[in-house]
Amino acid sequence: MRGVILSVASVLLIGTFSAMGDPSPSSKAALEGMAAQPPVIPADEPAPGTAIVNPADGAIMVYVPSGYFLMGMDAPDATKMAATLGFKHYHDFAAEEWFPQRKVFVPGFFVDQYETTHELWRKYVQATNYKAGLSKGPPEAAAGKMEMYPVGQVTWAEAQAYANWAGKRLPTEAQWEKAARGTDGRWYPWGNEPLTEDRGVFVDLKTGHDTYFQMVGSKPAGVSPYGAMDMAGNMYEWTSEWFEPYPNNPEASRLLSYCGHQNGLLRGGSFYHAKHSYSTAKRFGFKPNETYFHVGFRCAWEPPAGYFASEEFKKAKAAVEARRAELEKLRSQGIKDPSRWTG
Ligand SMILES: [Ca+2]
Repeated sequence: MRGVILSVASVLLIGTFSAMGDPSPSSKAALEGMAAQPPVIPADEPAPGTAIVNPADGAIMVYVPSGYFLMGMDAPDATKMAATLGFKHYHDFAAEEWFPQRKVFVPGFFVDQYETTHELWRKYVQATNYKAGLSKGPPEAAAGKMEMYPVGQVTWAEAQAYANWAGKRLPTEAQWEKAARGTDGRWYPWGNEPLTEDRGVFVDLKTGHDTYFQMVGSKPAGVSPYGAMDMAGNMYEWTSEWFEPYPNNPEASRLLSYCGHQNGLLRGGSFYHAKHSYSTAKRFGFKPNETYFHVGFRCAWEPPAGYFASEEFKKAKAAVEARRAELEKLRSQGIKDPSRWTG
């Protein structure tokens, strides 16, 4: 709704100026000034994919540099994708909700390399004495053995609260999508090559049946251009936004039955959804107080001005190697198949 209101407002604004004839020199200058305002790109941005450790929760985060990227998809691409997925038409998997494709500027930010794990969630629960409303953790007997598995059953508000605690935010849709696909409009984090089991924790690609979550980062062949893992598959991930039709969607009237009902927006598909859910442009909605065991999240963080020249940045970068070693240890201690966990 917000996007729709904004577009209506800009149409009204343009209409007002046309009706008044040429804008006065001062208002014309103001309009041109608005249009010409260049995006701000810090001169000292680090290389794409530069990793840091977030000091609050210990998450490894990777850098997505400032700049434009291609967001969404258009009908010709969706038609091609439909053929690769075995559909007659893109309407059969509602790809029109990803339209139109356009260039979007995203200021540089860090994104969690992995989905939020039980290890991190436990730190949050202990630090805040949080009493979860739904079961989030593994059975007590599995403590220490599921640290690298993603946390699920998380509501939108819970994900937001975690992000606040860690000094981060849930990613916007644009942040999430850029982190997943880079700048070139690719269909999946790795490119346009079809889904294969080594590229993500997907449904069974032959039968379409659901599978089960796996440890985060188990599918390195599915890595995104900036180093983020599991952007296609494993857990569905909350973003900070409502599920609304994009402005100027040429098929907006088709979306009214399932967009715009105050649903929180999820991205990336999961082991429980469907083979058409793994496109980096795919959008999905849930009520904010609704959740499911395949719904998790990751966070984003926008560094303040001057961060890249700071001691804090140096320390956060220097901490990465030791933190990776810790995570590998937790990975090696993890049970291999949580779907068969019996205690
Ligand atoms: Ca995911």
